Amino acid sequence: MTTPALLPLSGRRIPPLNLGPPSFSHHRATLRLSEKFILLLILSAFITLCFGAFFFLPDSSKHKRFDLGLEDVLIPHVDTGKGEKDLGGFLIHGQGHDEHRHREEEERLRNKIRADHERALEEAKEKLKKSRETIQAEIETEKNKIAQEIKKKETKPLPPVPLPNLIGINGGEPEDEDTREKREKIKEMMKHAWSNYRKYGWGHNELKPIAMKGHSTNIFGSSKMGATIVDALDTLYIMGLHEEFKEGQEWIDHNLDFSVNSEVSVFEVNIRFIGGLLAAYYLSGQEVFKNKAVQLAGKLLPAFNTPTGIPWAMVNLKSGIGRNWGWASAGSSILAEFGTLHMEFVHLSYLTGDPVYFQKVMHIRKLLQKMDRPDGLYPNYLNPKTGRWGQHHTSVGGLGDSFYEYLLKAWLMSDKTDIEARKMYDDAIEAIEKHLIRTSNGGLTFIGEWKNGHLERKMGHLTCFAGGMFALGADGSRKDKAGHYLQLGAEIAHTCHESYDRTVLKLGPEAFKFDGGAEAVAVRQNEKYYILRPEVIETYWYMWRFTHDPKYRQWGWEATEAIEKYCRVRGGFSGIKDVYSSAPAYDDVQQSFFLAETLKYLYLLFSNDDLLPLDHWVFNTEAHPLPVLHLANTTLSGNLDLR
Ligand code: DMJ
Repeated sequence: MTTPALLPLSGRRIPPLNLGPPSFSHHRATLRLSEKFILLLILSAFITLCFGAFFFLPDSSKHKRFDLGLEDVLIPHVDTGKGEKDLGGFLIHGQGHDEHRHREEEERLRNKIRADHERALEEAKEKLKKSRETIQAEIETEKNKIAQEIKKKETKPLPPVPLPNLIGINGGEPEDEDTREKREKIKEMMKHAWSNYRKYGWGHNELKPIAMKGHSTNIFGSSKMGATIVDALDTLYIMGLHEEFKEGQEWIDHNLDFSVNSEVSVFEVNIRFIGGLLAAYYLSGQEVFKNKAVQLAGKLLPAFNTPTGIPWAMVNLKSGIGRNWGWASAGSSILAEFGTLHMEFVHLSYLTGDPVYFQKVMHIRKLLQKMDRPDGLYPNYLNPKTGRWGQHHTSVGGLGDSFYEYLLKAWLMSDKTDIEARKMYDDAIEAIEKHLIRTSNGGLTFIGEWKNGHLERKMGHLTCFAGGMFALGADGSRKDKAGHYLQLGAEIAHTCHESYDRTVLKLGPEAFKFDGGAEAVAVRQNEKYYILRPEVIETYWYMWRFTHDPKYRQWGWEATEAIEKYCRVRGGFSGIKDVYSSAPAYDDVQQSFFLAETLKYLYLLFSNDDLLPLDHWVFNTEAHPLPVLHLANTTLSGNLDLR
C-alpha cells in the first residue's frame, strides 16, 4: 500500500503512518490500516481548511496563522540562524522587504500548496475507488508481512556447533550380486511407498493405500503435519534417493508449521518428528531441519509443567495445555512415553547450547531413581500430579519398551560416559530377566507381561525389539556377561521368527501366547493383525551386525517377500487384519514407521556394515540415526557442558 504524499511545504515527506511494533496482533494491524484511511481524510480536510484560511484571513495574520497551524503540523522547525525560517526551500522574510517579491513568493507558495493538496486528494480518491476485495487483499498482504517479521524475530539464529564425527552416511554397497539385488528390491519398495504417498497423501500424516487418500490418527493431532515425510527423510537419504529427499525438504521448509491448534502425543512427536528432523540434519547438514526440530521442541516444553515435572502424554501445540490419555491408569503418564525423550533432548541441548532440554530429561531420571520399585521393576504408569506409581504392570513391550532402550542408548550416545544410565539399564534388565523372561514348554524364550505380581505368558510384536537391545547392550554388561546377553538376543530373535513362521502369511501377529498349548501364536482375533511393524526385522538387523549369521538375512528376506506379496497394493503398502487367513483383509493404512523403520532396517540388513556403523551412530526408537556425542559430563550436574 502506498501512502499519499502529504508534503505541503517542507519538501520532506511525512513518514508513512507508523504501523506500530511488529509484535502487535494481526487484528491490530487491520485496525491501523483502516485508521490510515480515516487519518488521510482528516488530514485532507484539514489542509483544505488551512488553504481556505490562507485566502480569507487578513494579510497581517497570514504568516502568523501559517506558523501556528501548518507549521506545527507539517513543517519541521529548522533554524537557519539568520532570523529566518526555511520552509522547504522558501524563505519567508520579516517585514520591510520588497512588496513585489513578497507577493510573488506568496503566489508560488499558494500554487505549491494547491498542487500538493490536489495530488493528496487525487491519491486518496484512488484509494477509495479500490474494490473491497482489493483493499482486503492489501490488508492481507500487510498482515502477512507483519506475521513474517514476527516469525523472523522469533527464530533466533542458533549458535554454530561443530558437527560430531559423521562416519558412514552413505555406501554400504554389498559385494555379492544376490545381496545387491535384494537391497535394490527394498529400495524399489521404498520408492513405491513414497511415490504413492506423494501422489495421494502428500502433506497428510499418513496414507490410505486402498482408498488412495490421506490418513491420520489422534497421535498427530488434528493438523496435517506430514508425518510420513519427516519420518521417511533419513531412509530416503541413506538409500541415495536424493530427489525424493529434496521434495521432502522443500515441503518441510515451506509447510511444516507448529503454530497450530492441535493436541499431539509428546512421545510420538518426539520420536518421529524431532528424531526424524535431527537425523535429517546430521545426514544432510541442512539447517532447516535443525531449526524446525528446535521450534517443535519449544512447543513440547509446556508438557513438562506438571507438579512433578513428569510430562503429560499430550500437549496442545498452541495453548501449551497438557493432559493424559483417558485410558491410562488413574490419570497416569506412561513410562515408555516420558522415558523416551532422552536421546533427542540431549541432542537439542547440544545443538542449541540451551540446557533446558537436558534438564527436563535429567529431572525425570532423578525422580525415577528416588522411587521404590516393586520387585525391582518399573511399573508402566506414573501419576504426574502425585509422583506415585499407578497399576503395577510392567512390560518390555507396549507402554514400557523404549524406556529400557533409551537407558542403554543414553549410555551409548554419550560415548559410554553416562554410567548412571548404564547402571539403571543393567538393574532394570536384571529384574526383567528374573521376573519376566521364561522358557515355554516348547523351548522358546519369551518375555511376558508382569501384572500385579502375576506373569502373563504373552509377548507382543513390540517386545521383539528387545532381542536387538540385548545384543546391543552385551558389550559393557555387568560381570562380563556379554556372551549371555548376545545369546539372549539370539533366543528372542528365534522366538519372534517362530511367531512369523507359524502364520499362514509368514508375517507376525500383534501378540502371541505361550499358554494352554499355544506356542508363539495369537489366540484372540484382535491380536492377529500385522500393521507393517519393524521390531522383528530390527532385531534381525542387530543380530546380523553382531554375529553375521546368515540366517538373519534369510529371515529378513522371508519377511520382505511376505510384505511384498501380501501388503503391497497399487496405492502403497497396507497392514493386514489377520495373518492366519489366506484371504486377508487390508487395514488400509500405510504407517509412517514402515518407511522410517521397517524398510530402513531391511535395507541395512542387506548393506555392508560401513553404512551407519554402530560405534558412531545410535538409532532412536523410530530408527532415526543420531551420532554419538563425545561429551564430558552429561550425567549428574544438570549443567550441561557440551562443548
Ligand atoms: C514405532 O513408532 C516405534 O518403534 C515405537 O518405539 C514403538 N513402535 C512403533 C512401531 O511399531
